Amino acid sequence: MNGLAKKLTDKTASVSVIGLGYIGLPLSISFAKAGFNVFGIDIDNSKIQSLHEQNSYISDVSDKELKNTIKNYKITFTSTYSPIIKSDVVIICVPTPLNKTKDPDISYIVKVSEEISKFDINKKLICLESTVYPGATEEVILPILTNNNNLKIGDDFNLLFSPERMDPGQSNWNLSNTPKVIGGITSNCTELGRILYNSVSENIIKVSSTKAAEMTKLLENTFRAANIGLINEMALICKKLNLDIWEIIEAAKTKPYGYMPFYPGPGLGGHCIPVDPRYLEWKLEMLNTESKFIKLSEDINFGMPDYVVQSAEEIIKKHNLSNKINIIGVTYKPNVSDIRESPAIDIMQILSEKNIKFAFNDPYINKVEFENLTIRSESIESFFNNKELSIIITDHANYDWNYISDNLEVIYDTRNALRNIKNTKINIYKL
Ligand code: SAJ
Repeated sequence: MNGLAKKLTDKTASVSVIGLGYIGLPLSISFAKAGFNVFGIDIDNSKIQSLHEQNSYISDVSDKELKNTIKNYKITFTSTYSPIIKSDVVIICVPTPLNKTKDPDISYIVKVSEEISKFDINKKLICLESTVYPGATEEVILPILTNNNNLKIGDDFNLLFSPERMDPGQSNWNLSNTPKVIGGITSNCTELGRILYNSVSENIIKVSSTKAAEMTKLLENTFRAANIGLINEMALICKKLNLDIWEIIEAAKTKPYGYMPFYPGPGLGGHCIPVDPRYLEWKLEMLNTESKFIKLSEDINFGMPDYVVQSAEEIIKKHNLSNKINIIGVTYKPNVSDIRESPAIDIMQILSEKNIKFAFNDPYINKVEFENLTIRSESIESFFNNKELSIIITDHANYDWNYISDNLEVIYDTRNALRNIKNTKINIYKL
């Protein structure tokens, strides 16, 4: 067994994790708990300061777990890249967002790769977890790493892609029990990756290349975006047929095979589902081809905020309500404190363009920076003004829907949050 394989097997290897967000911080803690000597690296000094004060800024990592890991395991946090010099493994978990023109922004992984290439990467295993388009690891990262040396990939150093599969805000599935897909530039890279990840994940799925591993992640999330697009279109169709889409879904999901429930909503939020298919679509554009499903689901999903505002205007007119809308829940999905790509922000944008006033309440969000304004979360009681329409955009579990519906006369429920409400006085409009 080669030297690195042995250090990975007996956990004497040192592991640097670059990017301490909702992927990198839990990952660094998992590798520390597995026995490795871990260096958590992030250029955001406020994150590093928070970690030094043993305060977690990631909801899936409690302060207690952070304190316990720092106390009982080998983990240090820094804003410099210097630990790379003494690391056997370097794992990259930095953002891969879209830029203003909705094209992939891989500048973060390029920058980090350039920083890594400043060190002697001989005998190291480098792994990318950030979601990228098919081919990016081999076409972009590998040339940067071999730029100023004559190291041979698979012999001298190793490069791997392993898609992150963390699901923020829910605890059933975690790094340990979620199968971990890995694909190396060479089979030796893949095998070293298997040994490494086997220390933190029960089930390792080896694929034939980094490109296959990159595409696996994109298939998973394009599948999700396309099916959300389908169910959103079905919601619009049911509205035209004067049918309740939520009743139809409940009936369809009784089919024990061949069906998987998705639910309509006010749009597509988060930093995965609206973003990942666009990475695949961009690669296809570079190849002068396209995915009809991605384009169609984007048209439908990104059109939902407009549809919601249009429906709200009809309700306001019908009930002769005032020109103000109260938004209940603004995060991109329930029970998380993340508003990235949230449909609520799109809806605020549309309301602002239509000169319709708005306010919001969200137990997870104190304020939203919007058009150089700071809009603060207001009490739900401030919405109990029955000349204004309230819209449920995010159905957090900690909302008391009985209390809310007892104090409103008209509500537009885009999440079927009021499905169990018995109050017959309130006018509930559904998606
Ligand atoms: N959404 C719908 N209808 C649905 C499901 C989701 O409108 O039936 C909306 C949500 O409201 C949200 C957006 O889609 O605005 C994304 O929601 P999500 O449930 O997909 O949550 P994410 O963005 O946190 O996606 C993550 C992904 N995990 C990774 O990429 C590693 C995704 O692959 C998971 O399937 C998803 O969590 C999950 O299952 O919750």
